[in-house]
Amino acid sequence: QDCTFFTRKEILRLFYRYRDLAPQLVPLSYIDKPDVKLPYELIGSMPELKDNPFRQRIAEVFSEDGDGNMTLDDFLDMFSVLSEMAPRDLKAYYAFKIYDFNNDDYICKSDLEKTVNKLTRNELTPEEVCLVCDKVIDEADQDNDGKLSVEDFQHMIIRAPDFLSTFHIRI
Ligand SMILES: [Ca+2]
Ligand SMILES: [Ca+2]
Repeated sequence: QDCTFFTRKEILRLFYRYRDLAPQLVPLSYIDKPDVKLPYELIGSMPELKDNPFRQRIAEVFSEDGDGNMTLDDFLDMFSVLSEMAPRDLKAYYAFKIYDFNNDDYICKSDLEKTVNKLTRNELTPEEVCLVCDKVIDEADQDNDGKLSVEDFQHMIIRAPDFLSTFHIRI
């Protein structure tokens, strides 16, 4: 688990946020390790996420089932990584996974096009998006294989920190 940045009090507060989403499903005690998952629809409608263009991807990446339905542990991990206390490298690691839409451990041009469209909230024309993506790949692709590995991505976010900007949430 990555939720080491929170105090006990903050974890408790997050637990109540989780429980408030569906009090009928979430027991007050986790001593018996209940097998509870909240559906993505509830998670994605939280004020912290509902305006985030990546909310569905974020929930998918942090959910154990990959479908965005979250256990309490998934939920705590998600808020932990998105919190302002999380180290930049950890955020970058998850940002990479979130932008890797087809989960093949590379960000290819079509992953990047989806990413840029979401980051710019569809305000660019397809030609502009294409241009931005070519430029980003051209600058970040260290080994010239036309796609971005995790290492390439680390180089990219040094030049373009905006790629991490949607991954800060105040709780
Ligand atoms: Ca990919
Ligand atoms: Ca590469």
